[in-house]
Amino acid sequence: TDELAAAIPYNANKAGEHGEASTFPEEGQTVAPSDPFVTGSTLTETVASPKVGSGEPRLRFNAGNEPLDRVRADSSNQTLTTNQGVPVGDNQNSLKAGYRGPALLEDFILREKITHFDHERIPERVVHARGSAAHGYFECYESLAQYTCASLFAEAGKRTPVFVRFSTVIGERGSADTVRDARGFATKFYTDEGNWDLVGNNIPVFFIQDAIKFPDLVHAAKPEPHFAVPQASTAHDTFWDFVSLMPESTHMLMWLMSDRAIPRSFRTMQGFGVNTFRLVTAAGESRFVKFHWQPLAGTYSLDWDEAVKISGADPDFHRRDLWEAIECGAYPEYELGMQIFTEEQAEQFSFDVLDATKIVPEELVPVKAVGRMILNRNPDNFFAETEQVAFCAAHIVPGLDFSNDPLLAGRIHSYVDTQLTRLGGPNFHEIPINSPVAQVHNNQRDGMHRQTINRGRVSYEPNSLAGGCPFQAGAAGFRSFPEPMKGDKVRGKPERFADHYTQATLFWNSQSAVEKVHIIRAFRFELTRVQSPAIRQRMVAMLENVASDLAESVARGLGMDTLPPPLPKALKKDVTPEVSSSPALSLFARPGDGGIRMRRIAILVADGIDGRITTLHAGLLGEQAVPRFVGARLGSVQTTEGKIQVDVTLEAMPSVLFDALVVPGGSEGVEALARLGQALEFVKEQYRHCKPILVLGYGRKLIEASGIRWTLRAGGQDSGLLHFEDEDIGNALDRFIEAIAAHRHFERETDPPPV
Ligand code: HDD
Repeated sequence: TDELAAAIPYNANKAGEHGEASTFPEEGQTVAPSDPFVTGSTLTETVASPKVGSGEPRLRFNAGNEPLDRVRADSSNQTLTTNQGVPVGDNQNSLKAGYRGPALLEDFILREKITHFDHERIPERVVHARGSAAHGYFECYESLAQYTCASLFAEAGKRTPVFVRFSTVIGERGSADTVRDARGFATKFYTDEGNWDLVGNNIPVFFIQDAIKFPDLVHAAKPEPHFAVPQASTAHDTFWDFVSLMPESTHMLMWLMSDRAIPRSFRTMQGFGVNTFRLVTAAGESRFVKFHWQPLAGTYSLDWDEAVKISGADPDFHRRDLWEAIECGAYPEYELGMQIFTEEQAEQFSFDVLDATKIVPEELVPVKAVGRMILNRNPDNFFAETEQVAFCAAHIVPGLDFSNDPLLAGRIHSYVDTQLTRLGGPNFHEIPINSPVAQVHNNQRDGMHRQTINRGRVSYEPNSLAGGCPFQAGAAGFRSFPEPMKGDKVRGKPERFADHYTQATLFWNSQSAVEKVHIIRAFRFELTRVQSPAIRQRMVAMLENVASDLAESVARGLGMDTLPPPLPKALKKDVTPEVSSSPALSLFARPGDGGIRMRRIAILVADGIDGRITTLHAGLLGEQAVPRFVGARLGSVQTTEGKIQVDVTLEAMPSVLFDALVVPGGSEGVEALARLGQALEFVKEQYRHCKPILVLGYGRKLIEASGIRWTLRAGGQDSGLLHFEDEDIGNALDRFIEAIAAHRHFERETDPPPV
């Protein structure tokens, strides 16, 4: 196993530092910091790309995030000091008048330490408080000069450093990762012409059309204010009360009730810019654009029951997964896509592209792949980087511009504004993680925590005393697209905004049968938690405008005998959509690359199992999966071939934390497992959550003891439940890899579940 791991750069032992890796470094030893100027700049490393090939990237001025290294600190082999750099002799005892006497006010060492500690916390983000982030780079596939003069899209192979923060929306900073919620997908591009923040979500539409409703939406979704319950969940009255009175949220609700809202990993979800933006060329021509992130690993989600259990077993499930993937060298990768279209095209659409509750179906405008993003470096310090990073929808660069989407307009204001409170003043752009790689020169001065030491007597423009510097960039600087304006000053919306259901129906029509069942289940769960029958009724009345089968199934699930009349529609005339179904909207449209990198695979072990299982373990490791020997207790088990070290226990890492299961052969070992309640539970849950299970030889007894059938209830074969004899392990591996790559085997799913 070790040889195999050494032969490939991928290192599964970094996934959680289990097993032998956990004994490094030895106790009392410090690991020397790597020299950032020699090896630290991971951005110079080369990852082969199918689109631009391999080889040294063209680095240009903006290739690294070395400016951050200036402030990285490592205390290895250093003396403890105060914040003033004074060496501290004793960090155990405060200064006292005699050993049993009172502590002295003059103890500046004690006071500095406690005072700093007292102020360690800053306000959490009002939304998206819970997040995890990583460094990486974006690499452009080809010049996009015909569409935009944005420098990051200037030429093939050009790399721009990025920092990406993924988040949940509603939960507080310490809430669980696997709750049902939209996920934030915010990317800061440190381009050579300033920072561009693409602050998106994993769902391409939003609840509301106008920013003026955002505080209402968030207040309704957050824990109810009188008793601060529930945490990180929309399954309560105030949320459903609000959205059932805001039919424009119907489309987003469909996405939110789908498995998109419980992703398997940040690595397996799409990202979207949501709002419509503009691309602007050097000649000043403009087109509209919608941004898409496509994960290379495919789009995979959790089962709801599984997600709930993971919240207890490992609330940091997504954070850990992202961290481990990067530590292992299995760098998460996403392709950036653009839907580019003209204003004239947009006018012909049956929907308004300024309405953030609408998508542009890919059948109308295909997604053009323009580059890829690799996340290859974990932050050194969660607070300094992940917590202090400030994304702002207002941060754009020459070559991009905003559309008149009224939701976007509010966002342009809100993000900068919120940082003033969260990060304590107007100089948050100087915090290392926020400061651009491009140089900053202007006459803005002072404010809390100013870092820059601006030289000279001139802080105004125009000036003659500083030779007019810094001077305007003129045509080379940011220019807003000179869009012609007309119309009265009004509070209101254009007519097409009033169509609240056509695209919700489109989404429903585009889902597979399995996805539809999951959506119905999610509505049933959430609305069952709603106490007020009137709100449940109103929601069902709203769903009748989406699809009658959906509304009927949800109503049945809620024990309603009769359907209420449909909610009156705001738009009286019918809308004829361009497409009635769009396959790209199904999660199954993006199955990934067939690989099983970073999939966690449990191999149950006990004294007396067939020792040939180690071959399978090595095979899975070779595929860059993360196989783990799971036993009742830590230590080793005696197999027919020799000893195996147990990596983790059934108790510490229950079934929901694994993507697949191997039940080994060996009668004595299997009988021992069958006597363990936790092992039986483990098998049952793997089965219930439709995960691939490989059973070897006598291991079939454990399956039978768990009450699992070999064939499907509906007849036919279960493609995810494989049985091979112990000696046939080579064939078993290939079939198992295929089954794992498929992720889930929903053909076995029933409602209620079979076990
Ligand atoms: Fe927002 C944070 C995404 C609408 C106001 N938003 C925030 C983050 C993401 C989004 C990913 C977390 C950034 C991070 O990791 O630090 N928000 C969206 C998307 C929206 C959206 C995709 C719809 C298109 N947001 C939206 C509106 C408003 C805000 C309409 C206000 C009018 N959002 C904020 C905020 C936050 C924020 C209050 C909280 C913390 C922060 O900004 O830095 O300003």
